[in-house]
Amino acid sequence: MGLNMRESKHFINGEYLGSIAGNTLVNTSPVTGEQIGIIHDGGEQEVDMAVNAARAALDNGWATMEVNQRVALLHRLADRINERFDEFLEAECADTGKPFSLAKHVDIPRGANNFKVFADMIKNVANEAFTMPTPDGTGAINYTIRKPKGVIACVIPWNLPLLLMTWKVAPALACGNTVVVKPSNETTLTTCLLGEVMNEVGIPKGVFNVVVGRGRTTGDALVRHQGVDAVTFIGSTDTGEKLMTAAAVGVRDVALEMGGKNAGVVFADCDMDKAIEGTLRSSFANCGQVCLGTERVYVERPIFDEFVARLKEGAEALKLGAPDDESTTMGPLISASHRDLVLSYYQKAVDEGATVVTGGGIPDMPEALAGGNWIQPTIWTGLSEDAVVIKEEIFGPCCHIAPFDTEEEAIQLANNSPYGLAAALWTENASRAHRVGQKLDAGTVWINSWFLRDLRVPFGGMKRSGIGREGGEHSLEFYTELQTICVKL
Ligand code: 6OD
Repeated sequence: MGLNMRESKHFINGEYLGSIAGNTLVNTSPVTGEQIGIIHDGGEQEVDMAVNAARAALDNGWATMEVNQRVALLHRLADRINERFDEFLEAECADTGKPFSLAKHVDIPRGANNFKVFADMIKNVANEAFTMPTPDGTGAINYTIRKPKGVIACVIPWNLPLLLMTWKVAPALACGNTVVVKPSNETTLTTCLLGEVMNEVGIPKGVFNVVVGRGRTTGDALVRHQGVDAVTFIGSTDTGEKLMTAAAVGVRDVALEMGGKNAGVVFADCDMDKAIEGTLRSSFANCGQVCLGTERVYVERPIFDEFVARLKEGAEALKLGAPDDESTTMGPLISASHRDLVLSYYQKAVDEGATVVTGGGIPDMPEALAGGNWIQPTIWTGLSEDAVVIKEEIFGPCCHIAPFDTEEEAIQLANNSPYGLAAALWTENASRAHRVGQKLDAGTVWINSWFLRDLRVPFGGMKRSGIGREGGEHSLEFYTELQTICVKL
């Protein structure tokens, strides 16, 4: 059965499959609020079929396939995504409402590139070996091999759907695992489309499976299924905690990339243009729906007023509009319910005594877009550090800016969070950059940049932001089991 771009079906053992119980969900455009498709709502039966297909594909040769053959297939897959770039782009922007200009430069290229990066990584993995003496003088050799972990459940969020799905699926497949992906029911289109591409390039049936539906039912059935050997997840900390509990039954491993309440620290010796441009991106890109985004900005007092004024100017210059309008620089939030949540934080900030520097509500939009989940980019000042909007992740286009006086104070403020995913430092003083960067409790610290990363370095969160590191060879830790072979000579 072929794929209707607006009908999201399960993809199991190389075939698209509708809901067995006949249940569907509505796919709504974040841009207009109109229905743009249906999603087949998966239950335990579809999950069981997908996990069984993944198990069979593992046993039928994917796990033991000669590595160069697997690498070649993954490269072909990346090339084919690039050949069908415009279809992925259109699907991703229809689902998320993000501007084409963003998805064109970030989501789709990274989605394809993830397969290349992890295919290249796996080619160069060495095994360790030690020789040892034995009492009889003949000696022994100990060596290790890496085996795929098995069937991996990939539970994927809606903010960067293709990018984050492939960030999990690519290393899983490169290491010889098979997968069952559960995309968010807000954003199913590119994950479902990838099934078609898997078939086109000859990835064996059952290696890549998709079940679509709601997190509380389909997702829950997937992580509880005892045929799943490990679960990799990106999403909120609350959901991650529940998922970890579910994975404990059967002692399955988890990799968790979760929330953030990331700090930006701007020193008076920064390059102001770069700090403004970088903070505008880190606070407002993707309508603030990036776990690495900056929601707390600390600015050294001598430049505080100028920074606030210039960030305000930049936020007010953002152009909200339809994804395919070339002048659009910011899309809507993903759903009406997420907008309600973000707006409740906007109200909370006011209740807590914030000065609203800009934004704080719903913008006027042209009639054709009026049903979308539009929201104003928002900047606050004046809140104390124990305010709710300073403590909790909002996941919207907003930030609070506070002044600081010393390096020590900036470090203390930045680290004053239960989360520890990322931070951004803006300074032209190289010694200070390293000194402060190393003192921040965050999995990734950017200096004079944001979101930039060589995919071979470890990525993950500290504290309540996550468990595990992925990227390059660090992904081997989660996606393979090490086995030791001891050979008596
Ligand atoms: O860049 C990545 O690989 C990554 N995992 C980003 C996560 C963003 C969360 O919203």
